[in-house]
Amino acid sequence: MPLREIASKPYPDQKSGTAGLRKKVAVFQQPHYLENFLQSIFDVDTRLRGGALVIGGDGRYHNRTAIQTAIAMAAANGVSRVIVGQGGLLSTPAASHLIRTRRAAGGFILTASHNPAGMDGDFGIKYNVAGGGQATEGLTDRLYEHSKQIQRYRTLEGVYVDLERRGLQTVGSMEVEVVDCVDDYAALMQMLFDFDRIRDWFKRGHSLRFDAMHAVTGPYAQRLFVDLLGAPLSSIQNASPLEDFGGGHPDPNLIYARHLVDLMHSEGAPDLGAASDGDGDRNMILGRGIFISPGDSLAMLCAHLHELPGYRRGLAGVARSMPTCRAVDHVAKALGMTCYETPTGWKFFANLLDAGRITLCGEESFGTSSDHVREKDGVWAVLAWLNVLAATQLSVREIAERHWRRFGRHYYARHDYDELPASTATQVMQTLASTLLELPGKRFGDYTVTDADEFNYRDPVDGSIATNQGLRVTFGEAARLIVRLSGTGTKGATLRLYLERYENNETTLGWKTSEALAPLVNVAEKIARVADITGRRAPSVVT
Ligand code: G16
Repeated sequence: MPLREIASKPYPDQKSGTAGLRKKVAVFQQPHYLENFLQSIFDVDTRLRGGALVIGGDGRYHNRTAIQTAIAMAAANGVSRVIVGQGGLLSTPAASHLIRTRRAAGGFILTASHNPAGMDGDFGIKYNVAGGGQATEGLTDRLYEHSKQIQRYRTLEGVYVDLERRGLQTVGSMEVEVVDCVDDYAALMQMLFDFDRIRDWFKRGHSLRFDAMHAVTGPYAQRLFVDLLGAPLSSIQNASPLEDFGGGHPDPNLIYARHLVDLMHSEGAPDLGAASDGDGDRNMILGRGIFISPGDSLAMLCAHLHELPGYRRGLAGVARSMPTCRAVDHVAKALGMTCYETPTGWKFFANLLDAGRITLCGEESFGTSSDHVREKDGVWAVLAWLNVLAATQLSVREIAERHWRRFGRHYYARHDYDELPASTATQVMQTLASTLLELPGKRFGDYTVTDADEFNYRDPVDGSIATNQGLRVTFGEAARLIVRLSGTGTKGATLRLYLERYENNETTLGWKTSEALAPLVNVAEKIARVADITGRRAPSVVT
């Protein structure tokens, strides 16, 4: 296998967003496109030379081709060992776990998350570093700068690894180990949760419906819920990963998992309904006739986690991204722990987790996880809920209602305006930013602005600064409005408007979310003028 150094020209668009580089498949199929990006990583993160590298993806179209490319380049760039999931599959949290347990220098996770897959769909790559977390902002910036100058990449010619055959193979002087994608992860889950108790819960006739949405979590759900916990096979659906995700949109929310929502509101609904996304890091939690918003799920898990085996020592602290509702703040206060507020993007939790300052963290974008990995973890969240249900012998609704009575309720929604011209989205942000200083003290209906600012973050561990992380308008404890630009879209700009309203009076806890938030929607339009500036009468998606 001759080593080749191939001349190439840089692509100027390889700046990673909130979670890696995401583009249309056709973009990744351009000559040298993927190679240039990977070579930037090999050149900049020199720890890979002589180290181990984990590779796996969510199984979408182009996954296997990209993996062969990555393996050939790893061999040519001096990586000593590649650990790759069988069939090219690894969920994002399972990849993070493997990077940690194998003390790998890094990992390539090939995914565009919940974005649709197939020839006309999206592809993506995330680079995770030693320790299992996503590349930091600083590293991402250096990769981007390097990718704009790159003139050549290194690869080994004629490489083909049989991704179906478990065990060792060699590529040049590099070892390639093909591993079962579930084994290590399943072992970890059994250390964290009380499998006997959950098994018993199922035996007593309780039920689960988990929708893997034809993405990567199918094999994980089969092993954990069916094989190990004894749930009937009918507990999991869409459990075979497909290259086009069955033509679906594996984004577990009220829109794209509508069928699950409908099931949970129907006669004979199971006790727990749940879904995960393309790469297995997101989760949606439903009980009979009730949806648990991600911010609530985080708060409720925070209140119960210490009852589960892996967390008996209690939680060190908790963190949420800035736009995530402040429900968890109330639990943290009651339990006497610190609650950190970070920018959107899982990478911002990594330092807090590494420093042992937090045990649990979560985001409004259907992400929840703990310090067991450095990514959000969909299947973990479902197991955590199963364990809480089994341990408390309460229903999802009972847990939620007790929680709201104790801590109050945060009504919450996110309004997305997709595929806007970049200039229009920027105009909304600039217009609002220019009025922030005038807002404090102003009254809008029942709400008075107490603070209005641009969210800037100083990492409490390493002191690094992240600026420009969204605009927030706070009405004391009563409500918040947040506006920010998404960093994960692949078409035009996506503007997100987040609405949060807090109620803690017994008579105000059972409202419908859309009705509870209606007055705030009006306030938001007065303040942020999204409809006025974009000309859109309604958001593209409400979750
Ligand atoms: C990614 C990130 C998350 C982030 C989400 C939405 O999730 O990992 O941290 O909250 O995108 O980001 P944005 O609002 O910038 O679009 P995933 O599941 O897509 O990898």
